[in-house]
Amino acid sequence: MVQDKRCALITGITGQDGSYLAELLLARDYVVHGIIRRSASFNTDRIDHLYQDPHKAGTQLFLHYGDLSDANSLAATLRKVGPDEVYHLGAQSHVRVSFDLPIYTVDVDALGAMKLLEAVREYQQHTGRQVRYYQASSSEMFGDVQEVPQTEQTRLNPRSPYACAKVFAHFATINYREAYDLHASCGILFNHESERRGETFVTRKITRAVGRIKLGLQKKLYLGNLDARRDWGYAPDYVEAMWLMLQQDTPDDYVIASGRMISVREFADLSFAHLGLDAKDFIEIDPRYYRPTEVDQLQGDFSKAKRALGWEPKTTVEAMARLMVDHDLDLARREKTLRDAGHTLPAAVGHDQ
Ligand code: NAP
Ligand code: F7E
Repeated sequence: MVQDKRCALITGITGQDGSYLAELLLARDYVVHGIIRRSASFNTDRIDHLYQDPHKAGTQLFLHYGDLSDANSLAATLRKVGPDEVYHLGAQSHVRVSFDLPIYTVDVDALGAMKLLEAVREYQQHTGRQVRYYQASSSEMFGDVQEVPQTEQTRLNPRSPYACAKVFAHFATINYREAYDLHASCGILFNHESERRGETFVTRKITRAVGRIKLGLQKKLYLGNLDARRDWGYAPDYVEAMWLMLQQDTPDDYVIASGRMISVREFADLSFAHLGLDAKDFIEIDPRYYRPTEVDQLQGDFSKAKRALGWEPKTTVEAMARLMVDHDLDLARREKTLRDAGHTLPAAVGHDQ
């Protein structure tokens, strides 16, 4: 597909980051293509507001079925779309779940990345067109950290199948940059959250519970390790950094973080306090949520990104918690209205992590 506008392909467009990145690129007048998985239930909630009828002139968002386990689907989509930029965000992204599904996680997160890199290398070789590539690397790769804060040079000590798979994908991307002169950059992103965060990640699990507890829809919140400390930022700020990386003349790797670290307990305290509640009255520990090996602390040093990309975070963890709690209180209000009107709402069976 040849066109005047810049064209981007996003894997993982239906996820938290994919949806914000698609918004950012459409706002910059890109044509955006996304790979989505076939699912028996709808999985496009986060991008439904962006979707336009493809039959109408001027449409700039297109979706294609594909899967990271299916190399053919990736190569075929690349050929069809002809992107200038590829953002590889698709992954089984839940660390706890990666202990239950280690082989699947490695298949999708490690081999999936290799399949996509191969497809990009072949596409570039056959067409002579340069493609810029973004790999969603993760602070989880630092794992058992000996050095605080972590930089691009910090040694990697992964502590989960997810982190091991991300280490593979990270070094495969660097290898393709060096071996084939691919314009490939890795964003080593620390935890980033939002109103669109999956509900089994700890921040969203907390803010959803705060809204529901406030309205009497839930009594307790069961969590695992409250002492783990993370460097939490706001996802819309972080997708901006992804885009900036691909606008540079030279590809490179960057830590993207807030530079501050707080514990799960502190995040819960400030979220409950926003609605005048005391977290201690509602939280109970369930060892089910402990991980076989935990990452105790993560704190990033984003000075390279600030220097080279002019990027820095805009939203503090306190401001983000307030946004998320306000959003989730609104969701709880809607749930309560439906309940009060006699509707039975489905429980999230099997989605408890
Ligand atoms: P997310 O909300 O879990 O989204 C993951 C996306 O990947 C979804 O669109 C999902 O599709 C898709 N996907 C999963 N398996 C796939 C497969 N086999 N084939 C094709 N697509 C598949 O994750 P996120 O928070 O947006 O994170 C984006 C990326 O950044 C991920 O690679 C994650 O590992 C990485 N990362 C995240 C963070 C963070 O704190 N959020 C930090 C560092 C790195 P469905 O919607 O169909 O499930
Ligand atoms: O856990 C502790 C848990 O699942 C954070 C992914 O986006 O960021 C994310 O990975 C901490 C851990 O995120 C519960 O033990 C306590 O120490 O929200 P999380 P994560 O594992 O840090 C990285 C950077 C990624 O790359 C990943 O894709 O919170 N914790 N109690 C809990 N965690 C969960 N999920 N549920 C609990 O009940």
